[in-house]
Amino acid sequence: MTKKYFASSELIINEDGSVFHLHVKPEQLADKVILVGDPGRVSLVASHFEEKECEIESREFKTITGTYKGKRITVVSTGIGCDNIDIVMNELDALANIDFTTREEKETFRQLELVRIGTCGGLQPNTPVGTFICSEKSIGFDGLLNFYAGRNEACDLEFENAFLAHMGWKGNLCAPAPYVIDANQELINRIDHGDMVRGVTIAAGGFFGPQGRELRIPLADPNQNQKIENFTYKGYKITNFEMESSALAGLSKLMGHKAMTVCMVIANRLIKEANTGYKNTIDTLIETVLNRI
Ligand code: R1P
Ligand code: URA
Repeated sequence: MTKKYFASSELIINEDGSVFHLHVKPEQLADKVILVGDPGRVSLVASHFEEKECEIESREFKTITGTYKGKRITVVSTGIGCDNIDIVMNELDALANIDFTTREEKETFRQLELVRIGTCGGLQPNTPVGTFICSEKSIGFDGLLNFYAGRNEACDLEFENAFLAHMGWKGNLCAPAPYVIDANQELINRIDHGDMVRGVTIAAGGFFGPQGRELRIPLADPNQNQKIENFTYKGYKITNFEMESSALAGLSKLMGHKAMTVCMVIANRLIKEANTGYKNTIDTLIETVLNRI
């Protein structure tokens, strides 16, 4: 069988042999990967490492590979949004599964385990500020997965239809149609020992309007969040809003990697409370994930 070859325009490799955006070289990537949105959170994760092998910064993507209790771990920041997850996931997968010398797919597949540690907005009475929420399912408002073959087979189409019918959205509001995707259950069972809430996360295409925040300009659907909070499907309720989990779960599933998202609630939208001092408390979640990954 002829191997798949990737031209220099499709997989851009820098002169130093690193991948285009991340600036990471294949040998610098560990099998266990922690993803965070905020580049500042990378140092917080790495402050727990016994040893650091490399520290690389390029745009919003900061990467440190090191060792935690003997486990080799890479921590990467993605910045905000699913568009950045497309870049990070494709480049991480290329580092693991494409030979950078021959530009061909490697014969043996290397599976990565990826845990995103993020912040989110809680939507239910059982998700007050400080709760850790694992996204068992993500509803992607971002449309990214629609550009990849296999999107329908990977997603929960019945859930998607039930959600759209409940919202009563037509026209622009449901374009692109939200996609519903599961995280890796084995990884969730390893990270959540019953001390987290398992839920359904909406990965929104913005922080304000798409999450039902109205500042000076009105929303297209003023009842959006109320409907989202009331939605139930086969016992599932929507627990939180963040901005990356759907693309992470979707691309990982299509690529064959294991991935999940766990977020700390920093704002509860129901009771209208927020914690701006969360940077001091997210370290508990970081340590929990480092111990369990
Ligand atoms: C918005 O403030 C950002 O915070 C959340 C959202 O997903 C979005 O990226 O996650 P991070 O704290 O990981 O960035
Ligand atoms: N991140 C989000 O995307 N939304 C919130 O409300 C809080 C953090």
